[in-house]
Amino acid sequence: MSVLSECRFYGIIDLGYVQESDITHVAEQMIEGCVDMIQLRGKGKSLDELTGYAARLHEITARSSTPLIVNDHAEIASRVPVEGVHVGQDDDSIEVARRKAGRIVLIGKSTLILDQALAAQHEGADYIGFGPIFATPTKPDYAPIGLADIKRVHADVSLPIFCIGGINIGNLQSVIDAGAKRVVMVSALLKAHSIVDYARCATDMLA
Ligand code: 3NM
Repeated sequence: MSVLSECRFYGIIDLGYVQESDITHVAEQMIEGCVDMIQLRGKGKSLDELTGYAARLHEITARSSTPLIVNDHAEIASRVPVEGVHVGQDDDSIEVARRKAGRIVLIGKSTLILDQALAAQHEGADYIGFGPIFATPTKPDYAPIGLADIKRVHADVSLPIFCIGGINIGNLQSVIDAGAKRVVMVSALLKAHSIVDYARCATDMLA
């Protein structure tokens, strides 16, 4: 399995953008584009639906040892051999998520400010998301934090930090210049004319 510390480009298959019938094809394209880590995110979908999608996706991601992370629902990790779970500030604590998963999995946590990033590290997260850096239609209720805190969070938090929110090829260099080493893309990647080419471009920039 790819080691988390080596993962730089994280793609999310968000069912707000991807039809259920397309998820495996999108995962294959992400993998061909050298995405290091993939998350399944399906706000509003039932646990059973998400478990089924995760099982289908895992058959694809396992072939290339690409870690598959499920958003919000740690229970899925007790039913499908996914590699991790991602929780938000309002979701299960990391301790509860680990208990629900019932086995050793990666746990990531969304953080918006430095204090939350430090707290996630203290709580035992394996990685954090940090953002939204820019305004994003994928999480429209959150005010963007901008680039200013990226250097600081990297100085103060030793976990892998994935900057997220409104990141695309056009602004990626500014995020890297601000200190980011790892990023997540959702809408820009999923709406790209070629997911493979878009992902390759991002992974090259992050190399
Ligand atoms: N989490 P896009 S921002 C899922 O800041 C998610 O924690 C965020 O989508 C956070 O790449 C976000 O389309 C959406 O902007 C990112």
